[in-house]
Parts: sequence; structure tokens; C-alpha cells
Amino acid sequence: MAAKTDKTAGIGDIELLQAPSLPMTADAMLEDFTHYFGRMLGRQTIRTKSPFLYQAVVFAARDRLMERWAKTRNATESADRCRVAYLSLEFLMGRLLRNALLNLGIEDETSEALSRLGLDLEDVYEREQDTGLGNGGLGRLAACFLDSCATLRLPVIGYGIRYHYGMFHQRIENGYQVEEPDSWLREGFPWEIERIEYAQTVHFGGRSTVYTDASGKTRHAWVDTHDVLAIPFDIPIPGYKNDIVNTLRLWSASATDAFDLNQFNAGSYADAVASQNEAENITMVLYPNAETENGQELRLRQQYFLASASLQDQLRNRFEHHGPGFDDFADKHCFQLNDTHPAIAVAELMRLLMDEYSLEWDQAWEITSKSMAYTNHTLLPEALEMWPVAMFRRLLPRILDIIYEINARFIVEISQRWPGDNDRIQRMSLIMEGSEPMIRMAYLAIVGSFSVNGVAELHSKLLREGLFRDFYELWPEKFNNKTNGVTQRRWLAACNKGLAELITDKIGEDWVTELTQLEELTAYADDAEFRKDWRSVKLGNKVKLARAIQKKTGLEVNPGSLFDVQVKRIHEYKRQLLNVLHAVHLYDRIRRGDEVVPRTIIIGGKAAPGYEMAKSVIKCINNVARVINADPAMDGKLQLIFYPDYNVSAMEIICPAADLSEQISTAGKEASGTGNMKFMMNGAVTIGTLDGANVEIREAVGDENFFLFGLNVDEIKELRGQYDPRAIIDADEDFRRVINLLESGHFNRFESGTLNAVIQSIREPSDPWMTAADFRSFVDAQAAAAEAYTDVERWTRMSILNTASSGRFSTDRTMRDYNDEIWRLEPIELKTT
Ligand code: 26Q
Repeated sequence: MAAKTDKTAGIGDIELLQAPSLPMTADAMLEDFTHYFGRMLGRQTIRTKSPFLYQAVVFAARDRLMERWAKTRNATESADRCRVAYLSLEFLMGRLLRNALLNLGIEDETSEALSRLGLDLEDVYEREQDTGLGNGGLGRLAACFLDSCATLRLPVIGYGIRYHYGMFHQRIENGYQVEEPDSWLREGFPWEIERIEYAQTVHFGGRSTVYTDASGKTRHAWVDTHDVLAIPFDIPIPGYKNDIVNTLRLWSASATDAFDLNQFNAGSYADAVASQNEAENITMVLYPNAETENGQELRLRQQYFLASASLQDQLRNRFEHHGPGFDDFADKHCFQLNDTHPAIAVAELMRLLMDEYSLEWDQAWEITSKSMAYTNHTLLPEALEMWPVAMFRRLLPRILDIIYEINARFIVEISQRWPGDNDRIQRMSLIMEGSEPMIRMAYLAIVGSFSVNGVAELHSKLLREGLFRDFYELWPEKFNNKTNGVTQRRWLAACNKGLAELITDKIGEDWVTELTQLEELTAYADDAEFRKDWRSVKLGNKVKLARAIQKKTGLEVNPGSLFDVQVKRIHEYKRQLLNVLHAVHLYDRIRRGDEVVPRTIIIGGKAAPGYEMAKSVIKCINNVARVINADPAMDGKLQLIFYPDYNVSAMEIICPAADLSEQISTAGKEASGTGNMKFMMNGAVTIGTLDGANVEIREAVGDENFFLFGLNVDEIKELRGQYDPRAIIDADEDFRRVINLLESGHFNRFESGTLNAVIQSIREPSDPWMTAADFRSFVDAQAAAAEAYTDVERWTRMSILNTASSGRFSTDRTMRDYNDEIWRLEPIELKTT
């Protein structure tokens, strides 16, 4: 092979790109598996439970990704085309093996290879730990985006943090949540490639100074800093059967060699090693707070660390391949900010362009504000990120200078548009004044971006009318909606093999990359044979979930009962409590001798460790469950299960088995939801409020196939101020009985007081979540759902129509929308030689 003369390539590239591809056969997989297991990992005896089996399979699969990865990298980095960096503090990837084999198209071959050794590929999958580098919706969305971008051949690189400890594991002890560290790297992580050659230096501390450069210009410098090394670890992201392999690049913090060299020299060796630790702390642990809870200094360090390392990496990459010059930088680079968590990138790009590359303010601002795009994921005002100015001054003095300057210029713009409107200036200022001045990160993100999007129609509308109203008035053209989705490769093809096969038998396999094809199932919704097959798949999935529940909780559940499921982070606005109220109501009815449709209520989710009320909700669920499950009168009629340690892998078993999907947040609080889409895709019917993407789900499936209840956003708004939960309870006998049971201590005998706070919150006129307001309509909608469930044919039809209408909730559609309206990327063209 001729060595490439391209200056970026060195003497020549190795043959990986030219050599014939590795065979994708069972024989070849078996050979490579044997090689890795025996020669590389040095193991001899095959034991079903061994982690080395899993590792050897990964290495064999990874070899096949590696050549495609190199080709994709070549095609994207050398092409003088626009690319996107998706900046996110979270990527909730889950397990990677099944998805990689599916996308490579070698699941059957691998399974065949292992079966020749008497091994079951399913057991090997089970050996993999979840990569849990995220809290919930926002992190999992980022992971689904990567899968869709690779499948659509879009040049998108994910940048995140390689936390040593991901999302904590949840154990339930006497009904209480106990957190345990997730040491996911302990047995090694065979997917990643450390790329020490691309390490970057990130500054902290020190001070900001002004000097005059050789040409007489005033310049700024950040000096006396404590530097930390950012080391990238790359994870391959294969597209679906298209030979594309994109990259997720995760940064790990490490002490620089020069880290506090002074201390070494001063002889305080131990102190120097200790400060080394301080550097490495930055990427030690994921903050487990979905929504709210702000202000930890280490979290700010994480944010800046990610932003700085990733931007430097993109600048490096650009200059290596395309030489110096910034004229077309904003045409060739887009940074999508996953919420405000990486929003500090706005100021950091300004700093790099001015202080490191000597650009003037105006040119740097032009580039920055044309390359940044911001996605908002929340409507809760208390969840908007703010950082104390004082903390910035200590940690990032030069960045604070720049934010002040951005703000000063922005305020000039406001006063030109609205002369004398000082209220507006105060409202919109990036700095919230007060005894402890704070930086409003969302405002920094909006000012510094050319695009601001919400994640569902309703959410985007509420952003324009509420939270960001002033900014919408100023820059209406920046605002847009991108309704979330989920990847059907993981959330249908991989996790629900039975349904996937049934669907493919009827309509072919194109839905795997074009989910709107599922519409063709509508034609079979009245086909008796098809319905029967549909039911039998669902029953099989329920049996499988029942086994998982038995394994995790020791409880036996009845797969013939209605599986009523709510799994998501525990938060007051998501109203797991409303679900509990309904469970208690059913319990009460059964005790009174009413006939009910047999039901298994399954609730799962983690509470932020510092969120006391959410933890009490978990305790409440578990206490109610204990009483219900122990009551012989409930036998075969009602069960309540708390599913412990809910995570991505759990959802892969849960969503195929659900009959009823609970999406019951207070209207106007859930930005979108994505679990709702996974359930719908797998044939669950939704019971839900008009919140987030539920609105669009209901539109797509039709209101006769959706159990709607509760107040809408306008009604909630109207009720505030005159909300009187006590009156609501008093006026409703069922509700009164439920509250009486709860308040009588029936569910906390010998634990007096433990449920007080939770129960009282329902009676509180200032209850922001207005749980009592929706009790009656929820109970009625639940009764309607139970009634529909007893009509087996009708229910099956609803189930089929839900799957059939789920086409637009694919992240393939979401990514096309981002690309058409924000990024404007050309698909990657692999060289065919
Ligand atoms: C805040 C401060 C300190 C540390 C961590 C955090 C933090 C971490 C995670 C704040 C928020 C999050 C995650 C938010 C989230 O997952 N939001 C969800 O995003 C989904 C994807 O758009 C939506 O579907 C959900 O509606 C939204 O709640």
C-alpha cells in the first residue's frame, strides 16, 4: 500500500483501512473469541458466570467495529464539512454488547459461535454492567441520539465525562432507599480506547491579568493556575448495518506532571500527592440529582472541565486537518448544549479564541454565537442552574471576566431595544443581583446561542410564553421545538425480540430504520390471528418480567393480571403519590368486597440522595406494598411492587411487559418524557395527563386509545390561589376513605410518624403538584382502563394501534429535525476503495 502523503497521517497509515474486512461469520467469531479468551485474557476453563467470556466476545466484536471506526474517522475528519459536538454531562448508555451485535448484523452468528461451546449469548449479555453515566431522561436521550446519528450517517461526536462512579445502585432496606456506589470500571471496561495522545490541559484557580502584546494590543491572560489533565477515552457508536462507527469521547481527569511541582520542591511530597488526588476528584462521581439541587463547587469544576477539554479538542482537530484560520469555523462546527450543564462553553470558547488565538472580541463573539445551540429540558423554575459569582471568581476568574463583558454588551442591546426599561434589564441580566450575586446559566446559554429548543411541543410553547418570554420577545427566530424520541433499535428490536419478529413477519424489516412504517400494522389491528399472536408475545414478556421481579424481590406476581407500570426518577412533580393513592383506593374497594380487574402495580425509580420528600415517597410505596401483598384478601386481585435499582437494563425487561403506562405528572411540569414513548412503542396503553410529549402521543394514537385525565395547564394555573385540597377530599367519599386509611397508621404500624410528611403534603393548599385535584379523574380513568382491559379483543386492538402510531417518536425523526433546522450536516461518505 502506498503511504498517504497527507501531512496529518505521518509516514503512513497501517493496513487496517485497506486490508480485507474481518469475516462476519460464526466461524470467524468463534476463532477470535477463542483467541481473546485463551491468548489475550489467558483463561482456559469456560465457566458460564465468568466475566472473561463476556470480555472475549466484546473484543471479537470490537475488532469488527475498529476497522469501520477508522474509516468513519477518516471520512469525517478530513472532509471539510460541518460536524456537531454534542456536549453533555450525562450519557446513560446502559449495556453495549447486544446493541453493537445488532447494529453490526452479527447477533445470530455470534450466538451460533457461542452455542458451539455450549454457551448462551443471552447469559453473556447478562454479564455486562450498565454504563450508568447519567441520571435519567436527559442522559438516556443523549445515548439514543448517538445511536440515531450513527444510523443516519451524521457526523456527530458525543463529549462527556468518564465518571469513575456512575449512577448509584439502589437497595431497599425496611422500605427505605439505601445508596451504594456503582464501581462499573472494577472488572475493566473493554469497549473504551484511551487516547492519551489527545490529552488536553484545563486551568483552574489563579488570577486574570492584562498585558500588552508585541503589537501593542491589550490582551488578557489567566495565570498562576492549577492545571488538570483531561484524558480522552473513546467508545465506538455503530450505526445500524451501515458501516458507520461514530465516537463517544469521555474525559477523565488526571494530575499534570507539573501539578504543584512547587510542593514537591518544597519537600512536601505527601501534600503534592494529595493535591494530585484533588485533580482526579473532578471525574470521580456523577451527581445524582435529576432536577434541582445546585451549587456544589465540584459540579462546576466538572462542567468547566468538560467544556474546556471538548472545545480544545475540536480546535486541535480542526487545525490538524485544515490548518489555521477561523473564517469558516462557525460553518464547520456546531456545539449542541445538553441543557445548561455545559453552557459555560460559551464563555470558554470566547476565552480560547481571544486569549489563545488572539482574535478580537467581535470576531470571537460572531464565531461563538453562531456555533452554539442550546436545548432546555426543564420547566421547573427552581431547576434553572445558577452559580454564585464568588465561586466563579475563585475557580474561574478569567471566565468570570468574560461573562461580565458578555452581559455588559447584552444589556446595551436590551436598552437600545427597550430604552429606559430597567425592570427588563434586571429580569434579563445574566447576573442576578442580591446579597449573593448569581450567574444565570440558562440566560448565558440563550445569549450565546443561535438556537434554543424545547423537547416537546407543549414544553417549547411554555418556554416561549413563560420561563424565556423576555428572550423570545427579543429573538423569536432563535426559538424552536424538537420533540424527543427513543431509538427503536434498543427499545424495540433488541429488547422485544418477540414483538420485533411478529412485526417483521407482517410488514418487513424496514421499520428498524424507518419507524413510521409501523403504520402498516393498523391494517392488522382487526386481524384475529394477528391479535392472538400479539397477546401471546405480550404474555411471554410478562412472564419474563415476573421472573425478574421474583428474583429481585422474592414476590410472585400473576402474569395474567393487568401490568400497570410507573418507572422513572422519583420526584414530587411526577406524582408517584397519586399512583399510591389509587393503589390504596383499590385495596379499600377489594376489602369492601368489590370485584376488581386483577392488577399488578409496578413502581420503580431512584430518589436523589438529598431529596428527603422523594425518599419518603419510596418508603410510603414500600409500606403500602407490604400491607397489600401480605393481605390474603388481595390474593390474585391486587399487588404492589417496588422494583429496586431501576436502570436502563431494567427498562429493557419492563417496557415490553407493560399493559398500562403511567404518565401522570402535573400538567406543565414534565418537559417531555421519553419512557412514555418506549412503553407506547412496545404496545402499552397510556394513562396520562396533558403534559410533555403525552399531548403528541395522544394526538398520534387518537383519544380513544389513550386514557386521559387531570387538569390541563390552563386549569392548573387558574386553580392556584384557590386550591383547597381539604374540601376536595371531604367531598369525595373514596378519597376520604383513602386518606383515613393512610392517616390511621394502617400502613405504618410500629413506625408511627414515618409517613406524616408525605400524607400531609396532599392536604397542603400550597401543594405545587396539586395531587388532590386530579384524584377523582385519575380513579375514573383507571376504572375505564380496567374495564377496557377486560375486553380482550378491544384491548389488543388498542395495544396494536399504540405501537402502530409510535413512528414519530423515533430519535431518527428527532435527529432529522435537529439536522434540517439546526445543524445542516451532510451525511458521512465512506470511501469505497
Ligand atoms: C443539577 C444540579 C447539580 C447536579 C445535577 C443536576 C441535574 C442533573 C440531571 C439536573 C437535571 C438533570 C436531568 C434532567 C432530566 O433528565 N430532564 C428530563 O429530560 C428528558 C429529556 O429531554 C425529558 O424527557 C424529561 O421530561 C426531563 O425531566
